[in-house]
Amino acid sequence: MSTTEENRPAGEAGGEAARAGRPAAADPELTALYRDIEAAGLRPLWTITEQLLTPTPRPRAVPWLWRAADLRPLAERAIRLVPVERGGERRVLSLTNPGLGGQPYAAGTLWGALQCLGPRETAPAHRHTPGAIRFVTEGEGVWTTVDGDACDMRPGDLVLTPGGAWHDHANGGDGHMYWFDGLDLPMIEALDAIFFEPHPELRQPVVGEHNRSEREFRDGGGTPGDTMVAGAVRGPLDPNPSELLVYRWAETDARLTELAAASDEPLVSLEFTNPRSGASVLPTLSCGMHRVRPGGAARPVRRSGNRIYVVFRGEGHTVLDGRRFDWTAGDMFVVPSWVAEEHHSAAGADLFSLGDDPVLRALGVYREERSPAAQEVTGVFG
Ligand code: GTQ
Ligand code: FE2
Repeated sequence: MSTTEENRPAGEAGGEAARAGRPAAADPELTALYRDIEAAGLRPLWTITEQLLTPTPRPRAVPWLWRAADLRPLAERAIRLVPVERGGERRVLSLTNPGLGGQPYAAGTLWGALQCLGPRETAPAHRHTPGAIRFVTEGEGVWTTVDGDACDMRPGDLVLTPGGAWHDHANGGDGHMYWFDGLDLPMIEALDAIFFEPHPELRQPVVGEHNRSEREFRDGGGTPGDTMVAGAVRGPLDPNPSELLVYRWAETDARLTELAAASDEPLVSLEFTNPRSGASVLPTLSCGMHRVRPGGAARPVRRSGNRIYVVFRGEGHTVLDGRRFDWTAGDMFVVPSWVAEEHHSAAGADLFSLGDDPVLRALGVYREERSPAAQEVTGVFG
């Protein structure tokens, strides 16, 4: 660029350079202006507007995938070598997106991680403003206690620990247990609203029988139909989290089977809902489950907002902005805002998703765009 500028009339090159934020060499007054603007703690918008007001979202996070084949053995080694106790707190490996300059986040708005517990271990009780969800990938014997309600966890179950709720995880069995943690931590951090408090006890007291929220929901006449919608929540928004804290795999599976039987789409989706309002499970986070039919090739879609997927069953691949990401059970991958995604599976697969879309919808900035044509695959991840 500088070589062509040298060949242009001074006025024209100067104007262009000024818009690009570089004072023209020949204009000492302009040089002084930029120097004084900077010294006054100001930035001229005209030099940065194209970075700030992009035609479409330009997330710093990049599409990325973490393989179970890497995650799982590392978690197992951590169980062996790193005790969970006060000080060490939780045994969690955070999905770290290479686009985020070393921040331990899967995407700009979402924390995603693999947490694990060994036999008879407890991850100490605490509470914090960020909201969290757990999606169990493997093992049994652990319960998460949420404000006194011990919620038993089994593979495929979704457990909520809403912002502000006391929570701890206890392994009452002799096996290892693994689950996906999703939090709105980066969002709450961006809002400068992080508060954290340890509980005085390692384990908070459990009140009554396990799974109280589930029982109260049933006793109150609640049915699985109140806990999920086909597709995604579109209307209701709710500043309150769901009082139902557990969504069981058996019900999720049954609903997916029903949806798949009633449609010939390559992909059927449901979203877990707050049964009281029909909104997403937490004010900041949406959780969904997606079944790719055997031989299924979903049409491309892009959305504003970030998503993390956890492969629960099966194998297949997802094309993200033209790159193929092959996956199998236990893998986790992130789809940053406005990246086109397209799921495929030869033998069928079930994917769990975590999204920040309730926040985008509450603020009126959510968009999505579907395209009928499959993407051209120009590369393969990893
Ligand atoms: O289990 O309480 O992955 O507080 C990150 C922060 C899990 C938890 C995470 C947390 C937890
Ligand atoms: Fe926590």
